[in-house]
Amino acid sequence: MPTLVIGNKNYSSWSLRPWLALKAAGVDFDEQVIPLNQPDTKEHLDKVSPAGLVPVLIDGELTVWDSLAIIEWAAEQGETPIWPEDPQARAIARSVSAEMHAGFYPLRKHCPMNIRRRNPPKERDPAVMADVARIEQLWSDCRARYGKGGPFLFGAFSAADCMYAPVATRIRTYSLPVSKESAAYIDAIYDHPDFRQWAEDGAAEPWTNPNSDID
Ligand SMILES: N[C@@H](CCC(=O)N[C@@H](CS)C(=O)NCC(=O)O)C(=O)O
Repeated sequence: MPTLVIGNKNYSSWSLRPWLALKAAGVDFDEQVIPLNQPDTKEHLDKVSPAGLVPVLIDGELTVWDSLAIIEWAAEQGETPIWPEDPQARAIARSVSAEMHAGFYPLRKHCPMNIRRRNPPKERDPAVMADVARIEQLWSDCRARYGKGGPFLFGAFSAADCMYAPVATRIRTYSLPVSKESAAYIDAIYDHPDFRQWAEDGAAEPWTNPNSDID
């Protein structure tokens, strides 16, 4: 059975993505949590991860150490497809996923994932709001073009939703203003059973991270 090594669930946004994808693809796996921002975090990370980061998937001799690479591995190993079936939709799903993987640095920096926290609205750095505007535009475009069959970006839950689930939590945690349509998409993520499980596990974790417990 493969093992997914992850950071603690309340805070590790990169870990959430492949964890959701493995579940959605129907791949059985064990999980090992390395709490982040602890005195011994680096020592534990260096033992399992060539890049010194989580998530890492370990399957026998194979180590896969990047969230999007693990999502692709899940797509190849699992019984249930996690990319849209239509080639055009699939290409767009990969584009929006890669855009998330490589971008939105101001949002990630100023609004770190902290699922169990709720902050009241406040004025945000314009670069954060520019990221949110772009995210809402691409969510709306995916929903309008491909989302007819369900509440997610491509209708059914897909790898693209795994990539954007942490963004959904940042918008909720920091009360960032979004359209009704975006709010409905965020609700759909929060209603997804696997996401709910992750959030419940994260809420029960004992560790805190002052770098992410911010307003
Ligand atoms: N590009 C990597 C990024 C992974 C990453 O930045 N992981 C963070 C946790 S969310 C980490 O391991 N940080 C090390 C630390 O906090 O000590 C991926 O997609 O997997």
